[in-house]
Amino acid sequence: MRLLPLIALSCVLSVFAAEKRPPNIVLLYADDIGWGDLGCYGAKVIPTPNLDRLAAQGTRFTSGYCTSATCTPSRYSLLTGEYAWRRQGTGVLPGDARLIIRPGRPTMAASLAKLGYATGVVGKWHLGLGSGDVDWNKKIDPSPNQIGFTYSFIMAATGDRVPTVFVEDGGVVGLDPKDPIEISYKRPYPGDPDLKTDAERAKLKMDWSHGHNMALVNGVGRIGWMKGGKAAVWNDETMGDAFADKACGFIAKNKDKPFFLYYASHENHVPRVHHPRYAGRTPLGPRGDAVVAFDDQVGRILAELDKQGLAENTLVIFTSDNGPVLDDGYKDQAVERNKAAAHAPAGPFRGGKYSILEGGTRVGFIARWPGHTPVAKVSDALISQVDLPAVFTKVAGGDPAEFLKLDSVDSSAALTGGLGRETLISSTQSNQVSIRDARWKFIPGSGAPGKAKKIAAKAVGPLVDLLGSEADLERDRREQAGPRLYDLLADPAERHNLAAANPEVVARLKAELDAQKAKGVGQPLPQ
Ligand code: NG6
Ligand code: CA
Repeated sequence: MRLLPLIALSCVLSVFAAEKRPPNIVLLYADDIGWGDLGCYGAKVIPTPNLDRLAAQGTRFTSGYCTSATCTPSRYSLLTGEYAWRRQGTGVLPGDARLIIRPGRPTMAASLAKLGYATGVVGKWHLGLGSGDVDWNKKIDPSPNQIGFTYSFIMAATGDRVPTVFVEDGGVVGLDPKDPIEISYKRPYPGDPDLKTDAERAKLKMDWSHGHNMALVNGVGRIGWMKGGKAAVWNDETMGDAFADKACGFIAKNKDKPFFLYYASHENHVPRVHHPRYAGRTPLGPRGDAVVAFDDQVGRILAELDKQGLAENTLVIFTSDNGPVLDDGYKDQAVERNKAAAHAPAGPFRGGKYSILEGGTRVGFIARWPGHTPVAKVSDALISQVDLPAVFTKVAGGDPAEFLKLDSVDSSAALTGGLGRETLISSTQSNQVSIRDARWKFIPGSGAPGKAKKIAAKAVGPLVDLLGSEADLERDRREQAGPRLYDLLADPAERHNLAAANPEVVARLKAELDAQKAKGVGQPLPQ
C-alpha cells in the first residue's frame, strides 16, 4: 500500500520531466502529393493506413496550404517564413544552383538549434548548395549545415535532376576519389547517349514525355548531364528505404535531447521509380504506388517514435510541397490509370502543381501532438506552411518575433483547436498570386486578354490534366484576364466567378493583397 504514493509521485515527476523537455518536432513533408491522395482525405484506391492513423490521433486540416504550386518556392517559405514571390531567384532550381538561403539568415532550423534542438534534414533539398560552381568532390559549403541543421542527408535538387547522389553533412556519399563527379546543365559529356533518338529511347527503363532526355542514370533520363561519380550514384528503388533509415537513425541518436526532424520525402515526384514491393499496390501505377511508399516511410518514423517512447512528447506534422501532377515528364501511365480509376488527386479542387487554382497549393495537413491537438478533429482553420517557423519556435519555447516580422503568422492556436489565419496568399512559379479568407478567394486578372491567351498557351502538358473539362479550360481562358472571385465554401472547384456581383469583397481582398505586395515583390535575395 505504501507503494501507491511513490508511484503517484514518480508519475508526477515524470510528467514534470516531460513538460520540462520541450517537444520534439517531426515534419513529414511529401513531394507533389495532393489533397485527395490520402485515405483520410477521401482517396478510395490508395491505402495510407499510417497517415490515416496520424489524422485519427490528431487534427486534420481542410484548409492547409503550401505557399507555392512548386517545390523550391514552397520550401523557401517553409524554412524562412517569407513568401518566395517577394524574392528573385526562388523558382524551381537546377541541381547546380547556389544555396538561396544565406548563412546567418533566420531559418526554422537555426531557430530550433538555438533553443538546444538537434536539427536534422533528410531527403529532398532543392534550395541550392554552395556559393555557385560547386566542386562535388570537396566538402560543400554552405550546405544545410550552415543554415541551422546539425545533420543533413539529402539529394541536392530532385530525383530527375543531376547530381543523382546523396550528400551527407556536405560530402557526397560513397564517392570514389579516383572517379570525380562533374555536372553540367549546358552540354553533354563525350560518350553521353542522345536520349532524343528513338533507338536510345527504346532502351530506357521509363521513357520521357517532356524534358528528361539529358543524362542517362539507372536507365532513366534526367535533367542536366553528369560525368563520373559512378560508385556514388543512388539507387532509385531503395531511395525511400535509405531516407527512412536515416530518419529513424537520427531519432534514435537524439532520443535524449529535443530534436527537430525535417523529413522531406521524394515521393511522389518523378521519376516514379520505387522498390518493386510497391508495384501494383494501387490501380494508379507508379504515381499511386509511390504514395503507398511514402505512407510506409511515415509508418517507420512513427514506429521509431513509439519504440523510443517519444510519441507522447512529439509534435508531428504532415504536409506536401505543392499539389498533385499526373504527367510531369515521364510516361508512367499516371494520366491513363488515374482516369480509369476515377481518382481525384486534388480532392474536390481543380488544378494541381503549377496552378493558381486551389489544387496547386491546398494540400493535406495533419498535426498530432498528444495532449495538445484535439483528437480525430477535422479543422477548417486556415494555416500556411509559411507559419511553421513561428509555430515551431513558439512550441519549442522560443520567441518567434524574427519570423513574425516576415510572413509567418503564429497560428499555433489552430493546432490546439483554435482559429487560424484570417487570410493567406498562394502563388505559382511565375509569381501569379491569389489571396483567400475564410470564404472567398480572389485572383487578380492577368491583364489584357492577349496576355491571358499567352498564359493559356503555356498551360499545356502537366497543367491541363487536372483543370477539368474542355468547358472548364475555355472558361478559365476567357476569364483569367479579369479579376476572379470564388466562394470556396459553395464552389470549391472555382467554376463560378462572382467578382462582378461582389465588388466590395473584391475591393477588400485586393486592398489586402496590395498591402502585402507593397512590403516587397521580386526583390534580390538577402545576402
Ligand atoms: C519541371 C520538370 C518537372 C519537375 C519540376 C520541378 C520538365 C519538363 N519538367 O521543370 O519534371 O522536375 O520542374 O518539380 O523538365 S518540383 O516539385 O521540384 O517543383
Ligand atoms: Ca514538389
